[in-house]
Amino acid sequence: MHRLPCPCGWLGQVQRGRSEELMEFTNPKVVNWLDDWIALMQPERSVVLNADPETKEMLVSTLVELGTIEPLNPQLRPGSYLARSDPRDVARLESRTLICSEREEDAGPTNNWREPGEMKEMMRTLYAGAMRGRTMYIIPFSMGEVGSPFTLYGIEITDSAYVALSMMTMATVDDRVLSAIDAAGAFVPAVHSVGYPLAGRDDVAWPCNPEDTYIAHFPETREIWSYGSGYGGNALLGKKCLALRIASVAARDEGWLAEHMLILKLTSPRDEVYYVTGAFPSACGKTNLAMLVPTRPGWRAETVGDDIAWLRRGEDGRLWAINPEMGFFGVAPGTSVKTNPVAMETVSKNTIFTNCARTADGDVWWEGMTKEPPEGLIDWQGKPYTGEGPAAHPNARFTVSIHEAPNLASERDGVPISAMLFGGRRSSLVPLVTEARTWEHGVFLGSIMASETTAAAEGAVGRVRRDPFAMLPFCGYHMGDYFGHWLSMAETDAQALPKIYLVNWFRRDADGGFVWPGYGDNVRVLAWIIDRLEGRVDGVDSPLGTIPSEGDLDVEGLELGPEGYDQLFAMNAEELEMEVELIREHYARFGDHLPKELAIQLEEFDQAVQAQSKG
Ligand code: OXD
Ligand code: MN
Repeated sequence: MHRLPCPCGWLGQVQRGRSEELMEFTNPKVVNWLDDWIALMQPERSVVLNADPETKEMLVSTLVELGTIEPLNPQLRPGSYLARSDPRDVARLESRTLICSEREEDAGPTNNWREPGEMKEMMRTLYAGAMRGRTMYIIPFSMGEVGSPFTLYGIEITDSAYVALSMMTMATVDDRVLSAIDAAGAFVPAVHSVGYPLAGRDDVAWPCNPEDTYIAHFPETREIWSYGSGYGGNALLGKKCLALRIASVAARDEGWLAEHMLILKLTSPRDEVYYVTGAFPSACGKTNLAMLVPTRPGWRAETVGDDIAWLRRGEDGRLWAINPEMGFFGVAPGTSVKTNPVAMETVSKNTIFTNCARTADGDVWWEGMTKEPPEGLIDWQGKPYTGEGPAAHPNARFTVSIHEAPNLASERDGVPISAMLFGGRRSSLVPLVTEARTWEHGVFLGSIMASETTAAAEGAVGRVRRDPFAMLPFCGYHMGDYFGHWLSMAETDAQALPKIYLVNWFRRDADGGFVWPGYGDNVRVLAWIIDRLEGRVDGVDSPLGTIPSEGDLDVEGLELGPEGYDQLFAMNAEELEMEVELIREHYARFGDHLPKELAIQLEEFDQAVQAQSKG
């Protein structure tokens, strides 16, 4: 039997009330793994987290004492806190994210690669003594419902109480998870340290180590090693690291899909229920679409998930999806009662805000919440706001349980998907909506997705980058092989698969304004999609797929003007020709890993563009 080093002080209280048998891991695989890391990182103490309210309380009081989080006004935002990160640690670090597959070729051209042995050796030197003077939090977690065949289990070890608290919101952490892991010894080992040992120095509110930050994934052994950052996807290892990068590898090996997708339940005025997924790059309105409030009468929308979907073929041949997460880690700026009232209600209590501004009366504020900033703001760096630059960081976030969402769908264990949306932020060219002609054509549309960059990752904002399936930063293996894996889903019973749609809410007019109102009005596009699924309307062929016939898209009450349809659907011949060349360049990166079906799709697209130019 394994006993963790004797917990002392408040840690004793954390463990109070837990049954003796669940307090300890007994599985030698788990025990040996923990022993090795404790020996290497030398924490002062270790504690296994569970779902007891006391555990949460103790994490909160530790963080308040350290100054990492501060309570918000309980009258205005009950049970909520504001965290301010180190200004050098504010987003996912794609340049420091590595896929350490045994062969470089398997990581592909879109990932950073390091030889796994070398990477581990280098990171071991960083991890040596990294937790000196600190507590190691041991977090047994599951992504997916305990006991479901969909589920993947993990154990994250971290020296950040902020990460531990956030993981308790974002994943399932409880004694059932611990028992399941201990019984089978099957878990994804996920190691995290902020890289700020306390040997001979005091702690700081947001410890981190930006010079030595690495987020490494070992696909063959399905391990995650993260060091130096305490922010979001760099540190909450169940999310991007496990549920996307490692899960995408598992999905390839086992014939399913792990995707960067929201899941929406939609009920039509005829009371028909549809489940739709949507893949959009970071900060392109995924959470808004997941929390859609339909503007058209009779429609209802409920949220199943806002960021990640795992999809498997069911016995009926259809693709069934789950949301493996238990929380939302959403981008705050831009969220308002107008753009996303459901999110605003969701974060009205029991929420941790990070890098938002603080109001004089102890609430939070961010750009877009109201037109004008309130008087007396304290900015995301803790300084009085002078009106220069943003008061909240553009990648400021809220972390909140999905159970706080007023429109949460009750389905947790798999929903059958009728349609998949692929989207991005494009000022021109890509129409409001097009339907893929076939699954293969849909895979083509997913593979050429592109978007203007946002603040969710480091780097310049507003550049167009190809982001196939919105998985560019999240695919754990060669992107060309990933396209092949998508194609292989249609090897049997292609008819039962969902229909695929490319959407773009972001087209701009000559004055730079958005043509489409977006948000709740996106239900109009979903209504057309459902009419297509039910065979109620025909469409018009275009080089990028089938678009609505003028008159089939419900635009009643919108101020679109006589050119509205063209502004939403017209494809400029020159831009199309340029796009063909850009896709050729994009595809060239994948070399002989590019499936031949996609090369054929590109030729067909080229021919359609030529035909349109001539016509
Ligand atoms: C996210 C992201 O945090 O995609 O969800 O960056
Ligand atoms: Mn995301």
